[in-house]
Amino acid sequence: EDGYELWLRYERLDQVPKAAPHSVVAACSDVSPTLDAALSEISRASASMLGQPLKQSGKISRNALVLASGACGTSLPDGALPTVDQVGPEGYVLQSTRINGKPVTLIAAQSDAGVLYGVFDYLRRMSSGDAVADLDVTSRPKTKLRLLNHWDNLDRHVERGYSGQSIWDWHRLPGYVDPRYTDYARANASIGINGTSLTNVNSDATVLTPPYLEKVAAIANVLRPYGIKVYLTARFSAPMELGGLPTADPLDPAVQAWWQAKTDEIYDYVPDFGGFLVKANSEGQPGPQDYGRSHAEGANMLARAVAPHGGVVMWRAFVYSAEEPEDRVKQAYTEFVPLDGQFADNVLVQVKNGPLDFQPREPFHPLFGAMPETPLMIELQITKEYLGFSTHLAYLGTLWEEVLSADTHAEGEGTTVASVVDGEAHDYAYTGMAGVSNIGTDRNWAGSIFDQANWYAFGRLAWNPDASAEDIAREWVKQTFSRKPEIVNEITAIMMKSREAVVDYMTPLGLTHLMGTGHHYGPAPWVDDLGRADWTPYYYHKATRDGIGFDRTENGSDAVDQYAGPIAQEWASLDTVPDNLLLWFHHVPWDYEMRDGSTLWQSLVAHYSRGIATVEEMQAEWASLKGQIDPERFNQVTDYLKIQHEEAQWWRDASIAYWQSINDLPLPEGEAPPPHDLEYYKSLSFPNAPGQGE
Ligand code: BDP
Repeated sequence: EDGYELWLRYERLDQVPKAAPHSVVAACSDVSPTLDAALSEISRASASMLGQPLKQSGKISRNALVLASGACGTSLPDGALPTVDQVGPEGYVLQSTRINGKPVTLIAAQSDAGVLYGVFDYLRRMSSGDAVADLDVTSRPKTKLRLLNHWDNLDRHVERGYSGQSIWDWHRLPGYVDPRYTDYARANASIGINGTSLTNVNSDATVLTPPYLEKVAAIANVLRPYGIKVYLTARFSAPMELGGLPTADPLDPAVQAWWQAKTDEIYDYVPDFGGFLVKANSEGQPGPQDYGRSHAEGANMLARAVAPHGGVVMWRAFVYSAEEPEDRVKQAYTEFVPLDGQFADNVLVQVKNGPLDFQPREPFHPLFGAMPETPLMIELQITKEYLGFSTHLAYLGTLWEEVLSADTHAEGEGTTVASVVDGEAHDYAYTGMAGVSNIGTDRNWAGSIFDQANWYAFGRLAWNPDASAEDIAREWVKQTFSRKPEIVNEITAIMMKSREAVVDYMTPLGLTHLMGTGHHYGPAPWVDDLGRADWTPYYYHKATRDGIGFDRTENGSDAVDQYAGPIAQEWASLDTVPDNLLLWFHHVPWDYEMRDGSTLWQSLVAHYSRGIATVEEMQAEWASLKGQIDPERFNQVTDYLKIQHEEAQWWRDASIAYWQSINDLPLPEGEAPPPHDLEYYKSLSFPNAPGQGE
């Protein structure tokens, strides 16, 4: 049990469920590679759960599992298949029904990929110990593009990766195609992911050269049967670096011609290539602004090149300018809102969940709701760059649910971020969700068992942005650990409180970006002198003897004004701002009176201590499962929780030591003093921590 099987463990069922199928039939004249993948998954899963693989049969008999799609030349009578209106191009139905008078379970869709998704749903139910009799399920994804974004370099280093090297073994490709790619495809298809961008957003143009395109094609060939398209990051200066042109100006005809020819070439290698993901004019990356052109002009040039092939451009809104802004969190909104309506039809703007950078807690990004004419994708970070790397147990389902269910009020009350992302609010033609992958060469794929849950939750939320984080956690636990209700409850409870614990011990009450320089490992709130002010923790907390917090009201940067009226009002006022965003929007004195009557200082310290106490609870709850989880996974989680506990304590102690050096306040009663002085915490250095130099 090293975790390699992920949530596809298909543990043996205690008893054969009622209505379990006796055989499986693809009622099709053409069994495509996708249906073949579905059949082999059924065979693998049934062998494992029922003790023997389901018999594949050419004819429908009683209790058969019947697969059929509109695309497979089905032999089923008219009316047996769901219509496009019902399921769209990727949805499916699971039905306990009768065909030719025989009771069967039907998994049917418009496309073969829809059938594959239906098969994974069916197997998930069985694997979770749910009933598979009397099924009447219709499911269709609410977003069109459900992508992983790998931040993987061609030398296999993964930016912000905590689970080994890149799984893309560029050097051995295309000659050697690692069988692991098939398991990657299975896992992704099982949660509805239909695209993957293979390379880092800080991109290397080399991937666009023929030898690499051949490698890309080899990967695409493995992923295609699983309904997964391949995307690449496009380095904006590639026409200069690869094409020898003197400029990469998007309005230059020679540059446009270069991209058109390059794109056509990519499609020769990968006929169903999905398109480009672009980071431009951000953190030193080249982009259209280098030539005085806008993000829209840059995106549209690439969009024109992929349009004839049906491709898209995902243009990232994570930008910050060369000049230091007054308030970094305002920048994306300031740059992109004026461009609304100027992007080509096949461009999506990809927006991080919050306006800063994947912090343990941020308010939702003010762009959501503010660009009605431009499809906005949401970008979530599955890899835990700012939430304890792979050793801290932090289930991100709750973080993402908090953002997706937030009300932007853009089109009146109830315009949730989810309703913007799924296109409902503004009737977007394209919709999507991207997750920055946490996958690497570790046997367990994600660096820890619980980090697998974040990959899982991302896929499930991309399919349905309104899904419940708790339901997703339960579903994952049942497939990953155990179907026993006590165990499911215990592990789900650990997961559900885990992210708030991280917020408490790292960045409570709306504090943010206090992590160590470069690698982001551990606390460093004292750092105040990097190349740019907006890289330093000090910039974000602005703690002085008088108080702490970033004033983003009209007396300060007025970033709060980027939100729709009711939200701006709520957050701008000390009377109504929620405690958990207090210091994000306000600078308040240390003795500011909180709603519960404590002072800000007392509350801050209490949050740190509460974070540690929650980790202690998680440890005790996990320990109570000893003997009920296989030792290999049990022990790894136990060890990681111990690391998390030590690091939570470190976060508290270092933070308190620093705040006290500024405010000179005594510790609230009952709170233990940090065991070391501030100089000790400042002196710690981690030159080899993952992420150093990124
Ligand atoms: C930050 C990461 C950096 C990424 C950047 C991005 O620290 O490594 O390149 O985001 O999203 O979170 O482009």
